[in-house]
Amino acid sequence: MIHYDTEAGIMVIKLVYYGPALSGKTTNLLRLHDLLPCSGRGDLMVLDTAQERTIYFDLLPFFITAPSGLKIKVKVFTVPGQVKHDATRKAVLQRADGVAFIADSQVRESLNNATSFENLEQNLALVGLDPGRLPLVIQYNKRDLPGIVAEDAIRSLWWSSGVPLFFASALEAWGVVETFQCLLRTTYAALDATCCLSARHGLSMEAFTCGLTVPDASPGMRER
Ligand SMILES: Nc1nc2c(ncn2[C@@H]2O[C@H](COP(=O)(O)OP(=O)(O)O)[C@@H](O)[C@H]2O)c(=O)[nH]1
Ligand SMILES: [Mg+2]
Repeated sequence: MIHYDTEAGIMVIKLVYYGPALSGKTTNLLRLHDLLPCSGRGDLMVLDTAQERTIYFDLLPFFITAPSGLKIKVKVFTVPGQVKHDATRKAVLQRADGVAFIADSQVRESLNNATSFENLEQNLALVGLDPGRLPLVIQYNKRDLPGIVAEDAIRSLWWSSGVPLFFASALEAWGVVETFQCLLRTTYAALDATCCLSARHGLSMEAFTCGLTVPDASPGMRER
């Protein structure tokens, strides 16, 4: 659901990090902010309270310019995960172009993950987005902790959905960039089909994703 800010003459792309409370959505954004090239990066807005819980959303904006001159502003949002903040979640999800679902890998969080994913599907439908068509990636975060669900079990849980799956530790800063790059690629593909980013604006998928991310050179990074 791409939209143009006609006054400023820019295309605005909205990406949303969704998931249960405390799964690591804000930490993903903090890491991304550290890793993105400074040139196109806006200021990170994190509105967490002392309990580290997002009340409204966090926002990480950044900018790129296509060879055609088209300016693109990408806004990455998080949602508050707690059940009581459903109205806010719905508002943040409006007109999303892509979603990263951040699950908590701990066994004891399995039900919360499932409930939050159902909530995502319901809210997508309520804001008029088709869960089957919206660019979506899933990240199982907190892989550094004990008591986590095995990778194989997670893979078989999601296998039939065909949704790209990533394992990460946002705390240790690995898996974060891979998740984000995949979200950018799938979002680019969907937008290219409707807005001709490549044909009309000369913006390739590589230029789009590479312009926005730097290689994850953190020491703890692993190939997945
Ligand atoms: N061990 C571990 N803790 C994490 C990880 N990611 C986030 N956390 C912690 O989990 C808590 C909630 O993280 P936060 O990003 O605020 O979650 P949000 O509610 O989804 O935004 C914080 O104490 C984080 O430091 C991770 O990969 N591993
Ligand atoms: Mg948060």
